[in-house]
Amino acid sequence: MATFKEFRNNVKPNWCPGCGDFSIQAAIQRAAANVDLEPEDLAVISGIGCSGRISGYINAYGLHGIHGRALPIAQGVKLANRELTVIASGGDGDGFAIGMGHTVHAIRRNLNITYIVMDNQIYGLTKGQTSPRSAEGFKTKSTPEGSIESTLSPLEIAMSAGATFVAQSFSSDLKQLTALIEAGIKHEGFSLINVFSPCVTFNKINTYDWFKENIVNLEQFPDYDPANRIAAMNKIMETNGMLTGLIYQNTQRKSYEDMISGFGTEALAKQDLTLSQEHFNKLVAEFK
Ligand SMILES: Cc1ncc(C[n+]2csc(CCOP(=O)(O)OP(=O)(O)O)c2C)c(N)n1
Ligand code: SF4
Repeated sequence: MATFKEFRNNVKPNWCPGCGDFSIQAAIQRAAANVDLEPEDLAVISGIGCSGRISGYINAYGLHGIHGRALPIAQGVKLANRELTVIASGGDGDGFAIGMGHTVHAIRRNLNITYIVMDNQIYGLTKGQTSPRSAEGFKTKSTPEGSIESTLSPLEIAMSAGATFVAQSFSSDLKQLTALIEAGIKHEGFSLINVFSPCVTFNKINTYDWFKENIVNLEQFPDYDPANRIAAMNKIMETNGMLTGLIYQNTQRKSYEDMISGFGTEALAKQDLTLSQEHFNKLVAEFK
């Protein structure tokens, strides 16, 4: 059985010291070991951004894709090999700006993928422009008078897109984050885990202290039922999207793969995909 150390490789992350992304990397490695994966059972597919580097820092299959396209690649990987556990990851710019079209449709499609968004509420790699997650009035070099766009709520969007698993966490809360990633991996469908991950270099507003002051942990509500969709939506709105924990889970809906008729459970490479002459003749007959 692999330990979290076996999910480490010898590549030294070049994130800035103190970047929240370090803990997300550690949480993925711990969660993978805790659910008894071996490195060859896991694929980590990432987009572009500081956060996108994560696929290179985990000892598993990995692909550092293109900006906003982690999810199309991850879905392709999952369809080609259902035996792999697939984690997609990237920044809030990657998933909620350029990649938002893919995010919404991946959510409603519900393939069995865990999507971890490293949400620092800014574009880090390109040196600090506003992202859709930046607060109104947020000042950057490209918005010197403050952002005049409203802030996007990924949790509300995910809920309205028919998500079957919605969670949020904070990179400083390694215990909660690891448990949520484990739950996301075990969930038979698409899991969105949005993780507050401070950018210590360019975001001087949404700092570790700011998150600690503003986060509302769902543990405070012992009667909260994550199976209740309306309660989940209400709680997201009541807390202005700042709550952490497992917000919503629907275990009734089948994954996309499970709904494709005749789709085998093994990797496509292991399946016999030969078209029999009889089947071929039947197909041709349909066009006559
Ligand atoms: C098609 C395309 N457009 C724009 C860029 C430039 N670009 C690279 S990363 C990035 C945004 C990074 O922000 P985010 O996704 O939030 O990740 P972070 O760096 O904050 O982790 C942008 C706009 C690009 N690489 N490709
Ligand atoms: S610029 Fe920000 S997001 Fe990028 S590595 Fe540095 S602290 Fe992390």
